[in-house]
Amino acid sequence: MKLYHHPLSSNARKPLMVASALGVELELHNVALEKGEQKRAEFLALNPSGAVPVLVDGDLVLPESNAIMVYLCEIAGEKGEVLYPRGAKAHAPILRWLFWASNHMGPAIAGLNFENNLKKLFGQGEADAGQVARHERFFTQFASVLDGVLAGSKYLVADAPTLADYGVSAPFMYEKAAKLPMDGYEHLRAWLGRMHETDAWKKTDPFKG
Ligand SMILES: N[C@@H](CCC(=O)N[C@@H](CS)C(=O)NCC(=O)O)C(=O)O
Repeated sequence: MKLYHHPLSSNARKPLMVASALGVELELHNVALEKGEQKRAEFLALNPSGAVPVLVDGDLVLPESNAIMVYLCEIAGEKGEVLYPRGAKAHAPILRWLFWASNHMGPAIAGLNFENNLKKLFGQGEADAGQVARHERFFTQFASVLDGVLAGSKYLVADAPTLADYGVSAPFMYEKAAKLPMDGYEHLRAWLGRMHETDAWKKTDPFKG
């Protein structure tokens, strides 16, 4: 199986962490986002949205990080069931968090990462204070949700990491660079610490020395 990715993409890191947790080998293809390769016809034929990750497994071409994570678990048999247990009642809370991350926390972190980190890297000027304040408002709203849930449990859905934890934690790889306002969220911080200790996080960390 091939995964089209970029080492600094938090969305691509989600299936990378899951493949690592499952012990599944992926053939990695780096898409040079900094050179605009994701907008070339060759790549758009795989994902018309022009974004990584994309998984190719035989005749299946699958963009979208959450769909790829679910697919990897479903073809991995028993190992996959640890991260994505069978049945509608087991899937529901995990899917809830994956959709939540994509719609709420992910965009809030992406907004702060753009303003506080990427703009400088791409020579696009200084952070816009209004945009920073707006994304910080969203971030603190959603961080409170996570902190509240994690006050009562070690992981989001079960007593060990599931796809929910991998999906929600991935964009926090930019915690420092994006200047995420993390003060006061002790349960969220402790959970992130546990995620950082997983082999899957360590083996896919592009910032490790
Ligand atoms: N909903 C998509 C989002 C993918 C996405 O936004 N990928 C970013 C990297 S994290 C990308 O490839 N951006 C390139 C661009 O927008 O030009 C997913 O979950 O896979």
